[in-house]
Amino acid sequence: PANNDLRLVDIDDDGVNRAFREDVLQGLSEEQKAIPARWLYDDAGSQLFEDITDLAEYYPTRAETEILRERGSEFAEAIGPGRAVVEFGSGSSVKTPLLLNQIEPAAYVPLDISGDFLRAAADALGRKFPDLPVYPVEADFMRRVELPEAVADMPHLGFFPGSTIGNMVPRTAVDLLRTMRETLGEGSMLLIGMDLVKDPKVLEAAYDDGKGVTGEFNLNLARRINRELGGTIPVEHLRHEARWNDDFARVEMHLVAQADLDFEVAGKRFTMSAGETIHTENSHKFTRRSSHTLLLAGGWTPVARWLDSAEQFSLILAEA
Ligand code: AVJ
Repeated sequence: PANNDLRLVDIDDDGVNRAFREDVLQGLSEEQKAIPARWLYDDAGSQLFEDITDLAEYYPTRAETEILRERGSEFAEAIGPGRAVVEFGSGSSVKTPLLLNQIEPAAYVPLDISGDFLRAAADALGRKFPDLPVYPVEADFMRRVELPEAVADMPHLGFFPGSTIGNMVPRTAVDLLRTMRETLGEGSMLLIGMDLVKDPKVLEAAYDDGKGVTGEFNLNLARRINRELGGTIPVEHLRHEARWNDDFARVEMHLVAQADLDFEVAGKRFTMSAGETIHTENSHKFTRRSSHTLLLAGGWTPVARWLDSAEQFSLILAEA
C-alpha cells in the first residue's frame, strides 16, 4: 500500500503473511466461515497433497496419468509437433514428461508463482529432455503473462492438468480461461484435465480417505493459522468433513467444530457453535456438457476429449 501508516502496521510481515492474514480474518468473519483453498499448500500441505495422490481412494491422479500414458499417439495427432508447451503451475514429476514425450514440442515454458517449485521443475525437465529449450517464468498465472521472446512466434499449447480448474467457482474459472487465452494467443490450444461427476460415495471417499491423510491436509490449515498468525484454534476440536454439494456439483471440504469454540487469530476473537464449519476447499466435478460449456464461456472451443478406462476423469483439448 502507498500509505505509510499501513506499512508501519505491516512492518515485520512479508507479502505472503499479510495476504494470508487478510484472507483468514475476512474469511472467519463471514456468516459461512470460508478460507481460500490456496492457503492449504504450505510445505507441509504440499507434502500431504503428494501423499494424497498415492491413496487408493484418490483416483484423479492415476486416472489422468493413465490417459496421458495410453492415448499419447492420439494427442500427437491432434496437437501436432513444434508447439511451445506452456504449463500453468510448474510441472508435476510424472505427467509433464508423458505429454512432452509424445508431441515433439519446440519449447517448454513452466509458469509458477513459486520460484522454488519452478526451478526444481525446470531442472528436472531439463535433465530428462536435454535438447528441449526450457524457459521458466515466475508469474501468477491468474493474470495475463508475457511469454518469453524466444517462444513468441511459435504456436502454443497450454497444459493445465490435475482438474485444478475445479478448485475455482465458475466465475473465477471463466476469468482464468479467458486470461489463459490472452496469455497464449490466437491459434493456440489448451489441454486441460477436468474430473467427472460420479457416485457421491466414490467422490466423498476420494476426499475422506481411510488413512486420514486428507483430514490431516485439511487440519493443517488450522495448524498453519495457529503457527503463522498467532492463532489459538483448538485443532483437536475440529473434524475434517468432505461433502458432495449436488446443487453445485462439487465436493466441499469443511472443518467442523465439535463443540462451541472460542479462539483468537492475529489478536481478533472468533466463536463457532458446535456443528458450525469453516469451508476450506471446493473441487468441482464436470459432465461432458458442463465442461464444454465452461470452456466455451472462457473462449475455448473443445476439439477432442479423452477418458481413462474406468471413465472417471477427462482430458479435453480445446482451441482458441
Ligand atoms: C490438486 C486441487 C486438484 O481438488 O482434487 C485433494 C486437491 N484436496 N484432496 C483436488 C485435493 C483434497 C486436489 N487438487
